[in-house]
Amino acid sequence: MDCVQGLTTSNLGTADYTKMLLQHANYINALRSIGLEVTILDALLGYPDAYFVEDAAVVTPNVAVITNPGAPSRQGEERALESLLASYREVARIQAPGTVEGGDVLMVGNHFFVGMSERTNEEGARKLGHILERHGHTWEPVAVGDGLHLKSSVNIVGGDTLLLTRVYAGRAEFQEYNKIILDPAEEYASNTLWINDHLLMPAGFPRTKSQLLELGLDIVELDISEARKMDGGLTCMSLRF
Ligand code: CIR
Repeated sequence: MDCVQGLTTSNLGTADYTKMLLQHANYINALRSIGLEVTILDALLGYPDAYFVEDAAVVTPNVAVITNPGAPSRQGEERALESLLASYREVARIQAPGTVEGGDVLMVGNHFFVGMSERTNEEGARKLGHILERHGHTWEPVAVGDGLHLKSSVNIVGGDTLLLTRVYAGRAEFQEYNKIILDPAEEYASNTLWINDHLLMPAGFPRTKSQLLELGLDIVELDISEARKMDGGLTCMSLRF
């Protein structure tokens, strides 16, 4: 079972496995080219969504939280991360009936927005919140109505600037932040990754690119058409810490 057999709601057609491998390799090269050290995990047979590794753990400067993914077909992915993450951080766990997927967890400095979605339930969000508090962080829940995960619609693109869809821009939780509101035709570009003073953004979203250029960061555009077909994006395919 390979990654083109994973979960999707996108209606963008079947992902092309060969192209997916190439785009994934380009993604890793881009991370390395901006100065990151990348550890590549072994393939996880039987888990076609496992390369969306962001969902199976939440890593902060103080703790690595092993999640319990809300999608039944993804439960178990998290076990493959535990021993590796234990060599970097103290490990904590989300246990059933709580579910959390990392795509719902947005870190903004020391504060965490935890989306409650079809994948992250109230119990999971609360448990994660307690763990974050115990490790010196603050958090708040955010109801996710639109999109798969919170980070399908809201991401941090520097300092206190959020890149987000119109629906989320009106939410009280984000009132105090600078906001770049996505053109409705380009909402997929919300899943832009701010890392090492660079922005990695999906290719093909010119209006968003010109909005982001004003931040003065270097922009790297990546074609991730195949991950998009699987409801994935740039933040989903790595854990950064
Ligand atoms: C899923 O439905 O679980 C995968 N096909 C996509 C997960 C994307 N992950 C993310 O946005 N963090």
